[in-house]
Amino acid sequence: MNDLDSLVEAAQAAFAAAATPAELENAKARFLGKTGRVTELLKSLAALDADARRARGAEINAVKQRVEASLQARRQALADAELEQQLRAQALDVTLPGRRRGSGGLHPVSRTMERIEAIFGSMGFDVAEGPEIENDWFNFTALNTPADHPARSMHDTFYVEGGHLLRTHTSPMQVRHAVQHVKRHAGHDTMPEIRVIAPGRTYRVDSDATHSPMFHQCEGLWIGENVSFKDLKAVFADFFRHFFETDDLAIRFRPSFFPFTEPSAEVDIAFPSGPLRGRWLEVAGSGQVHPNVVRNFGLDPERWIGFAFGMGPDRLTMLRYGIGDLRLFYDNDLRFLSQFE
Ligand code: 2NL
Repeated sequence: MNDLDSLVEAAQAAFAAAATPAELENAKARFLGKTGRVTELLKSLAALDADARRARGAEINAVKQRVEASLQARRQALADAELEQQLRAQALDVTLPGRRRGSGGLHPVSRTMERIEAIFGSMGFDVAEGPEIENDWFNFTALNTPADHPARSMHDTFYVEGGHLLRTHTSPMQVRHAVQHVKRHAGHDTMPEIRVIAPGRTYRVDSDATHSPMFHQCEGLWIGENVSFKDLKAVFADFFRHFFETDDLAIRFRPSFFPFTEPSAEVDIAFPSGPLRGRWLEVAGSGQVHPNVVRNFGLDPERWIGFAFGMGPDRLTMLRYGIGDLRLFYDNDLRFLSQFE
C-alpha cells in the first residue's frame, strides 16, 4: 500500500471514529484544513518540476476527492442517525389502549336513596325535595314542637344567619308539600290524598361512630279521609321486603313518643335467617299525624287523618351491606367507596 492509499484509509478511520458532527468537523480539519495532511501534500507540489507536478497533482487530487467523498458519506450517516434517533424519541404507539376516565359509581347512601324513592314511587308516593336551610316554623312549630323543646336548643340544632337553621329532619319539606297541595285544591269538595316522601340531607349537632353532623333522612306522609295504622303497617311491610329483598322478615311496632304524631310508634324489623338473624333492629319512627299538624297543613283534623314516618337511609345502608361504622360513608376513601361500583 502506498503512502497515498494509507492516507485515505487514515481519513476514513478518523471519520468513522467521529461520533458527532463536531468530532467529524475536527477530523476533517486534520486532513482537508489549512494545515491538514491533504493540504500539506498539495503544498509539496511546489517543489516538483512541471511534469512530476502534473502526475503527482493528479494522484493527490484523486486522494482529495476520495477523502471528501468519505467525509460526505460520514456526514450523511451521522445526520441519518440523528434523524432516526429523533423519530424514535417522538414515536407514538397508536396501538396503545387509550387512558380512560374511571367509570365511577354511586355512593352507597345514594344507591339506598334511589331504591327508597323507587319502592315508594311504586306505591304511589310523590317525592318532595327542597331547602336544607329552613326557618323555625317549618322545622319545629308546624310540627307541634313545644317552644321549650330541647331539640330547638343550640346544643342540638345548627343555627345560621337571620334566625334560619339547618333542617334537623326532612319533615319541613313534607309540611311545604302538604300546604301547597291543600292550597292547590282549595275551594273544591274533594282533595286527592297526600302521599309523599321527603328524602334528603339533614343536620344535627352530634358526632360519633353512629352519628354524623350531616346525615340522611327519608320521611313519609300519607293523609286521606280513611288512612289508618293498618295502611302504615302494610306500607312498611311492603317497603322493607322490597328493600331487603326478602319476604322472610318480621315487623313490630313499639309505643313511643314524638311531638308530631299521636299515637307514636318505633318500628323494628327482624330477619329469621341470615347474618342479622334473630335481632330486633330499630329502622323507623312513625305515628298518626297529630291533629295540630294536620291543622297546620290547612286541613280539618276531624276529616283528614293519616300517618307519617321517618327513617335513616345511612342506617339502612349499613344494615343492607353489613357496614359497622357510619363515618366510612363520609371519609371519601375510594378503597371503601369503590366496593359499591
Ligand atoms: C324518627 C322519627 C318520625 C315523623 C317522623 C312526621 C312528619 C310530618 C308530620 C308528622 Cl310532616 N310526622 N314525621 C313522624 C314520626 C316519626 O321519625 O325516629 N326518624 C328516624
